[in-house]
Amino acid sequence: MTTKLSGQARTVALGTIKGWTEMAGRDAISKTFKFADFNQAWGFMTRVALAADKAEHHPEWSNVYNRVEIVLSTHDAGGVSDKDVALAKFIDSIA
Ligand code: H2B
Repeated sequence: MTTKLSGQARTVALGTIKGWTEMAGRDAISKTFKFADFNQAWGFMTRVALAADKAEHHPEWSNVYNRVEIVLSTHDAGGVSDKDVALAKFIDSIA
């Protein structure tokens, strides 16, 4: 069972990812990515989707043309966990 991050461990973990912001009103982190066009955005989403499914940890996201808005939270834990930080790092590495 994954537990959500809190306290010092949360501060340290969130300090290792850049550009992700804590959402107001729910325990989740978000980041918006912008690409040259829809083709680039969809290719990015495909790569994220395949990795997320392999890890059995999935993003909440939306896409409008070249923009992809991503929200990460661990539903089983009711908040942000190490799994979200790991997925955020992967996403940043391929964006
Ligand atoms: N994704 C996210 N973001 N949070 C979860 O708690 C979660 C998930 N749980 N993907 C996974 C699927 C779980 O339901 C399956 C059984 O692994």
